[in-house]
Amino acid sequence: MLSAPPSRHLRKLLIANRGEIALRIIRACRELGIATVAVYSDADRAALHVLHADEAHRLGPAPAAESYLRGDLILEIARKTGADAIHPGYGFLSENAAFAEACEQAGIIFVGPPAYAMRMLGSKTRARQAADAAGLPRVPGSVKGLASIEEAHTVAREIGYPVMLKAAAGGGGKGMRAVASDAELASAFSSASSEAERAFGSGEVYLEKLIAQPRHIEIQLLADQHGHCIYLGERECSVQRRHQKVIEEAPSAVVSEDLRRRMGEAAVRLALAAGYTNAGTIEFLVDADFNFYFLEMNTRLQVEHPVTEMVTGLDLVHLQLLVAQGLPLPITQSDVQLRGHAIECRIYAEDPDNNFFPSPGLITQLVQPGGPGIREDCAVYSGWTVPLDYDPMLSKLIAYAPTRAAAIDRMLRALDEYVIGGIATNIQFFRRILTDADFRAARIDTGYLDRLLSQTPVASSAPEPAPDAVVLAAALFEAVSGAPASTNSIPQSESRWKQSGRTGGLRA
Ligand code: MV4
Repeated sequence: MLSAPPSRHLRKLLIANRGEIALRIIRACRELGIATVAVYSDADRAALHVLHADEAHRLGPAPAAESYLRGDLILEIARKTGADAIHPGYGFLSENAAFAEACEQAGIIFVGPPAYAMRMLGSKTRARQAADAAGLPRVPGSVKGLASIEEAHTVAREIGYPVMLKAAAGGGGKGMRAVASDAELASAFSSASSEAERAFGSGEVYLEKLIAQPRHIEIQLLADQHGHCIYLGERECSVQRRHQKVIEEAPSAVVSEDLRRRMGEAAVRLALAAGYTNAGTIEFLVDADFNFYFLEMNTRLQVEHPVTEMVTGLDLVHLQLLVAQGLPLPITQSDVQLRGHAIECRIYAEDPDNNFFPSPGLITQLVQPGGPGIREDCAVYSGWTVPLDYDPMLSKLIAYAPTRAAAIDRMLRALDEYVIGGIATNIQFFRRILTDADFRAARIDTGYLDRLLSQTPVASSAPEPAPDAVVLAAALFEAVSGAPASTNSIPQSESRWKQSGRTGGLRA
């Protein structure tokens, strides 16, 4: 191990992000007595993170490339304001090794791992080599980019079909192709490679054996600069749509104490071998026989970190800021005890009845859920216009309860309280998942949500009238009959006043 740098007191932090995660970080700073600097684009002048920070500075026009991705401007603002550190949040510059390095060179703490660890883990082929060196189980296949189609054929026959072609620089399923046989390999190889070249500027692809119907389970890690690394249990993230997580939970219903310890210890081995510090996540695929395989490492604080916080009772942002200052982790592995169950729903401005089409716009009404065991990480308000320039996530709703069943019921209750008017949201879509027998029995894998969505939704036999007409007809029916109406777009469980609220908000 390298010798630890001297600890440096953090007095002022710049948050290089927006939305709920910027607010989450500002809240942690308030609790720790750290001053905050927000940055914003022209679309975010009136955003909550700007309001909550001690000071705020403009970056530029709305497009991320001209604002939240401008590392040079962000570093300049950090220097000008005397910030000691920059927290990148998730997305934007959070996994950009060049930015982390620029911070290091400017003498500003980057709240995340060192640039060299980001580089090692940022390439999937390099990360697979590191996993081998650290003795982690990984999916069989190549650990280097394929040099030719001949090599691809050789490797594929060696590991056996079906196989998966993946981009070394990839993420989000881009440059990924499942291949069933020799006959399909050549065209998949060239299309995956050119897709990767376009998306990431690198056409490097490699091969893995295809794992059928895997679960996506990830281990949360925390490492200090003194060679200590601990795991904070796992998150079950199998409920996904188009490589976007929809629901996450902690712990996973299928992970035994023994499996958790083996996955956790494997994850810690890789982090220590890579010289990793700060918060990070190791993703695994888990097959039907509960074999686990290293997939990749995310070198940032993740969207779904709150479910880990709920079941461990730890504040991950506090701990990130602590270790970023060079202080030792204040807890050891045996201090980490999991208690209860937490579920997170990602609330999006998107229309489930229209192929999840993004639906940014003016929020005309907002009634947020609360009560026992409910946490909401959110940065929208009534009167705020959700910009179309960024990811349309509105809020993360988190339910915590002693058991998984109670957490699901609590989430259903909270979703029922939640009213967002003016824009379409996926709030009611969660009811379908949370009341589904397979979800409730934890029979979930990465194909689960697509299977649920391909089933015909309940009700609806006649041809559908226009959505406005449906909502209005339902409200009228209720006003006249006093009974809840059931339509395709209004689930039966929605309360009457909420339906009229929705109707009012629909054409604001
Ligand atoms: C796989 C796989 C099956 N076998 N690799 C998709 C995104 C990328 N990060 C990894 N992915 C997968 N890799 C092998 N060898 C199935 C997936 C996969 C998936 C993984 C995690 C979460 C959701 C997913 C949805 C479809 C496919």
